[in-house]
Amino acid sequence: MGKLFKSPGKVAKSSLAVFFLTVILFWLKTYIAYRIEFNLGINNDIQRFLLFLNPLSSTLVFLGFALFFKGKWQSGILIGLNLFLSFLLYANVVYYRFFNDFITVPVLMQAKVNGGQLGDSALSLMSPWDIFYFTDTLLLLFLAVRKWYKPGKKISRKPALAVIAAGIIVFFINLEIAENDRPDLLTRSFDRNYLVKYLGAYNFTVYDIVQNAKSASQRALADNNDVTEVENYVKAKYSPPNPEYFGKAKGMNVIYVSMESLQTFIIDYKLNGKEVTPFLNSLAHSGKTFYFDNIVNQTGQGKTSDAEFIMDTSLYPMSQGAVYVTKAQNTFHGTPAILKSQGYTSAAFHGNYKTFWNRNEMYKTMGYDKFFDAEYYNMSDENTKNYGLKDKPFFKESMSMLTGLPQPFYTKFITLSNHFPFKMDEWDTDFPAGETDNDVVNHYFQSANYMDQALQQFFNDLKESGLYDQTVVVLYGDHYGISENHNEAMAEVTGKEITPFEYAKLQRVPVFIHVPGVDGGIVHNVGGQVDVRPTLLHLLGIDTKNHLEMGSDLLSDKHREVVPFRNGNFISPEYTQIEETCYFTETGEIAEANACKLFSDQAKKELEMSDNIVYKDLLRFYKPEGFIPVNRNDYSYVKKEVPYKEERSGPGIQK
Ligand code: GP9
Ligand code: MN
Repeated sequence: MGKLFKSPGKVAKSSLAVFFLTVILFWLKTYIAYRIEFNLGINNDIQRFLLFLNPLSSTLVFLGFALFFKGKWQSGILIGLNLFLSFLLYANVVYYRFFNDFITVPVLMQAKVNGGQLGDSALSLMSPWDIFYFTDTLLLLFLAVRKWYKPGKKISRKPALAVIAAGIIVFFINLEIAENDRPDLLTRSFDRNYLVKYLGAYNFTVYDIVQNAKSASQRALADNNDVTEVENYVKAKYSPPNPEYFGKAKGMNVIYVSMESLQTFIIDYKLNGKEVTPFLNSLAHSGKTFYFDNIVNQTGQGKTSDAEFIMDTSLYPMSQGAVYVTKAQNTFHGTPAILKSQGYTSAAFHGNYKTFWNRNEMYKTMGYDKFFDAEYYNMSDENTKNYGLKDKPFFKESMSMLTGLPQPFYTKFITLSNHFPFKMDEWDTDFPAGETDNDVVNHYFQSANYMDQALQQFFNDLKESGLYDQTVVVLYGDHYGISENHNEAMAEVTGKEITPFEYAKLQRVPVFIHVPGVDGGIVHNVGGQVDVRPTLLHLLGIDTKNHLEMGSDLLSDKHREVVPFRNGNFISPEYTQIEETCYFTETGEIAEANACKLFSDQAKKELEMSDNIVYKDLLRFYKPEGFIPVNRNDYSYVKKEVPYKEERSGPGIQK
């Protein structure tokens, strides 16, 4: 074999051959790791193909860098890069075995702490078979030592440029196919699993580094003084609690339910004479529950996670991307943390995996003691649809976890069944579908009806367990479910043409608050999701005047009714502004632009103040009276403390 390498031309060729062999081995190795180590939820052939393709671009680009060098430099750099990338892959493999998650920049920053969390089990997560992850590096080293891999002294840049260009082209093809299968993949950046599945583990790391660098620079420029302006703004518009309700729920448990994609138009709606949500309608008209029918959703691209963020902080989410994903390391004064000093335990329940929307990181920041994610539920095929567990088994299985919590507790349940595209398994519904030409809209009635039944079942179980009488229950729609792509069918459903003004009205989401022993009723005050938290805190007897939050108590006599949408539009009892047009809220007729000006400025100011808090991480400079800051390191949501190798088996894992 040695003979082949004698002439300089052959040496140059052979070094390219070794390079491509390295690329292929590294590519295949990564693919094998994807298949045996990670649980990426591959649902269709496109995803299967992308999973295979995605290591190629980064392998070509990163390893191709070595081709710019000659002689020993090239072999040294290629081996070094291969070792570095292999190590990155292996670190992710080991981390995933324990955390079911990928390594991110913040995780690396806290390596000490996370190392501590892994503790002694770190070694038990490794196996001698893991040497597999370095076999190609060893082979390369062997070839170099035996001088079978000996790059020439003269090397043209052409192959290097060609390889890197090929890598970039493959990347864009990959991205294009991925964006087709999952629109907004990069801007919404919902889940690390998704990014790895579609773009690959190495590209994910690059993406993560860029995101973190961006965030860090905004944060670095802020200081103590920035908080003063926000503080003055917030204090000047504080709405004091209504003495009739203040403290009426003091010491009670709290249950929030995020009702996936539920819009206000569906409440009391009858499809061919049949109520779609009879249970929620009965709550609305019982006189025993507050039903707020004029609350708009203020979410952005972070969808469910944005709504959660608003509910827990009374701040606005970002206009782009998700706070949960890019600002999870910031300081926030989440309700779970506020209530902790009052003796509350907190928990979140959700039938999807914990990495979705980066919840497992954000919940630490919010101070959630426990996070019951998909790992705690029976995620069998018949129990799941769309993004995860169906609502009925979700609530059923949650009951034992809920009743096991120390009281008082603050909890949230995030439902999933009523998620786009709303298609249900036949056996889960006997409710008729709508009759428009649009399947999405038609199925919405069935899945909303299913959620309504699931909620009724949950309420019955709460009553049976005895919790109902000592628990405040807050139900809220998280965001719209039916986008403007379906305006035509929605016109049929609502009997009105869906103009921009009507579409804005469709952004209303129902909010219910049931307080044991307190009479309710239908409240028409105009409000936004940011207003729910101050309403709740005042019911619990906690004055919000020291908190930097944007909402105003919906039950206060001084409730503020200029309500911004996340895109800068606003709604108020008198005027509504959509894009550049000012409307009379009551009639939808167009008003003079000037009439909206003052309110529009107010709405923009409010968003700006909230954005300052979020982007500049201002709450790290502010401590509300009596608030005990959250130490994220005190929280961890790893379900099984037993060493990984006892829990799972598979190639490379010792039994
Ligand atoms: C998934 C759930 C649904 O965990 O939050 O996501 P959405 O698309 O509504 O944000
Ligand atoms: Mn949602």
